[in-house]
Amino acid sequence: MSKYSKDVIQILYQHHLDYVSGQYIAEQLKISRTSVKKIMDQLKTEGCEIESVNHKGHRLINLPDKWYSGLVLPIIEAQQLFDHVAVYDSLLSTQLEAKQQLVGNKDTFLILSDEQTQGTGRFNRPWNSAKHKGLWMSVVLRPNVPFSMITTFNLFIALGIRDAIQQFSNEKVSVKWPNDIYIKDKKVCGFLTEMVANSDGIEAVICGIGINMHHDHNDFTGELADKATSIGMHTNEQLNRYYFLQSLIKNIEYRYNQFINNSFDTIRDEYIAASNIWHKRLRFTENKEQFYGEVIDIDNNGFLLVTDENNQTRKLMSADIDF
Ligand code: BT5
Repeated sequence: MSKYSKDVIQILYQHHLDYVSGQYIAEQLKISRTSVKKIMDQLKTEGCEIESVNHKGHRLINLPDKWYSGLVLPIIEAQQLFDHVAVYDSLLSTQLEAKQQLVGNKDTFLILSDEQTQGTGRFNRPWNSAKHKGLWMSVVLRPNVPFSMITTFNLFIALGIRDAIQQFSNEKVSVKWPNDIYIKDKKVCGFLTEMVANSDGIEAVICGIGINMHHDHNDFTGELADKATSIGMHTNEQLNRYYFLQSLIKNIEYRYNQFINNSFDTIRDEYIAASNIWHKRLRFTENKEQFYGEVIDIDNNGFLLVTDENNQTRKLMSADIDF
């Protein structure tokens, strides 16, 4: 990608409903019109749908369904959350890569990959991360907050992810405590938060997020056939991952700032309203122990309060919940 592709795509992206003349782009970037034309041709061969009309200029119709760092950067730079972003065609796991890249620096950053060959969930469970089908990413943040606050991080971020998916879904999107997002009764997203801490406090929070976007029914086989869904299966719009990423990062940034400045109490009602675990008999698995019960509350540390079948109240920090 040429040195100026990132700037050209940024200009087109900002005016994406209007034509932008080659002359204007050339003046903005202090390059020749011939160079603008060359960059336009290159972007087109890379999958950007750009309409070029004589005497009118260029108009961005659609972005390719592939991560290009030059196209991700303008989206990310519009937000304040990250110092940098790294984009890959394929990785074992964005979470693994993030953990390697956070050592020896204080940067905040985003890792994105078109595919993960060893994506993992909690307890090393496999996470299906097929190429071009979803958003597989890890976010590294450096919150300067007391250790005790970190239990609520997941709850704030859950609302950010939920809100972003809801913008594109024509069905209700809900949060399944502690780290799943559902569309109707199927899982569309799983996320997990890990932490690096030392005696001075939190060094980094690494949040891995997997969101199914372009899968259809046939893409989910085996145990996922009845369990998983994608945003694409619940939208009327043409789903583009750049527009989705933009919304997701905006929503995560909003919730992250809320997390830094507020206690869970301030979003507790909203979280409860967004959750799909109320007024149901549920099966809980905690540290290999299984029991049935009903959720009665979430406390200010984000712990789930459950009444089990012996009428005992249990406080859960994390668990698997089956409907
Ligand atoms: C999670 O774990 O739900 C957290 C998943 C986090 C994945 C992201 S992707 C980017 C980053 N890099 C990584 O390597 N990981 C993170 P858990 O609650 O343990 O759920 C795992 C279970 O979800 C599996 O055992 C399957 O039953 C199911 N599952 C696997 N792939 C799925 C998918 N694509 N969609 C829906 N469900 C899936």
